[in-house]
Amino acid sequence: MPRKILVLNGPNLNLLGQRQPEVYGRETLADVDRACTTLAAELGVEVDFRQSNHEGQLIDWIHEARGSASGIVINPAAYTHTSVALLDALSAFDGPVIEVHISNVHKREDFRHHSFVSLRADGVIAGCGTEGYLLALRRVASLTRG
Ligand code: DHK
Repeated sequence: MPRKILVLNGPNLNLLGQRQPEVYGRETLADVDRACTTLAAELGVEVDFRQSNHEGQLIDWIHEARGSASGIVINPAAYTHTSVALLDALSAFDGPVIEVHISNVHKREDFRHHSFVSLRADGVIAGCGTEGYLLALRRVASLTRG
């Protein structure tokens, strides 16, 4: 069975392609899901791609990933900057975690410069657009290669 990588997306990313395209681009989340699924086939892994606007839902999915996923790619969106709960949930997960931001958060407002999730993440990709998801997927796949 191919190893499973959970790709999690936080609040407002369901509007990707429509909201602030000058910041986040014109691709939709469905486009990103398709690109991840195509790359996953090449890498011999399975991708489980999800989005929620609710912190508790994201936390429940991270808990479920314990024992069912080999690694996590996460764009926590605004929860990056606010959520100790998401940090704690990720800290209870044993596999590699790569944090992704579509925009370069360091070029933006000061409040986006701090990430709670980075205290747990094994790697962080920011400012590479939606291609960041593919870079993150490659990294998790290589870290989990047996
Ligand atoms: C997405 C968001 O929704 C913001 O709240 C983050 C992140 C940045 C991104 O670049 O993907 O600050």
